[in-house]
Amino acid sequence: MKLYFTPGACSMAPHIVLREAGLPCTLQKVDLSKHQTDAGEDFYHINPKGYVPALQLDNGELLTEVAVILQYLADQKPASGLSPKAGTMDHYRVIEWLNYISSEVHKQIGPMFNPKITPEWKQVQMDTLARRFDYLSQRLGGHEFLYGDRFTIADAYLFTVLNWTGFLNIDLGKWPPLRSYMAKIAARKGVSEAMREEGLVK
Ligand SMILES: N[C@@H](CCC(=O)N[C@@H](CS)C(=O)NCC(=O)O)C(=O)O
Repeated sequence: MKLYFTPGACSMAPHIVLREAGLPCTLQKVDLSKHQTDAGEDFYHINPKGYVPALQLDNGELLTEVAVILQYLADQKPASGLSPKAGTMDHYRVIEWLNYISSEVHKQIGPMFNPKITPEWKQVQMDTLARRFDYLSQRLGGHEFLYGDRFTIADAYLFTVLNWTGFLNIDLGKWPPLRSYMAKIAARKGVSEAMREEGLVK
């Protein structure tokens, strides 16, 4: 497998899961400002959607969309427990979280990186995000993980998008459960290895 990624972007979620599951995979860096890979390829030729993550499977197929790639990777190593067994209510709950993180957090924070965002629109986005962070804080409470008593693919995704608050100077101190959640997840071996490999930490 080959994962097309950009340091710190949402592609870090599958990168974390690869590490947590111990799955072999090569990494190919993509410069999103030029839509070009480190190897000099036009990224649109690889993924016509133009965005990361994209996972090239060993049979040559390309899989896209964070939530789907995460499920696929977890299914390659069911014993890792990164996703509950298909068909169980626990599985639907984790998918419910993936969908929430994708549409209600990832796609709400993303526009904050747009240099053309106006101060008014930024505030609108921030107000929405604050409501999402309130809900997440309430659900996390003092729990270590988003769902159940073990790390799942939903944690890999939530950690990745909440990590963007650091780049955007959004103070998570207003949401103590989120801050302690981030600190605990960051300390995991698979997470810190992925972050180090992406050049985010030393
Ligand atoms: N719907 C996609 C969105 C992926 C996405 O937003 N990727 C961003 C980085 S976090 C990106 O590559 N943006 C560059 C672009 O769209 O050209 C998914 O869930 O995987």
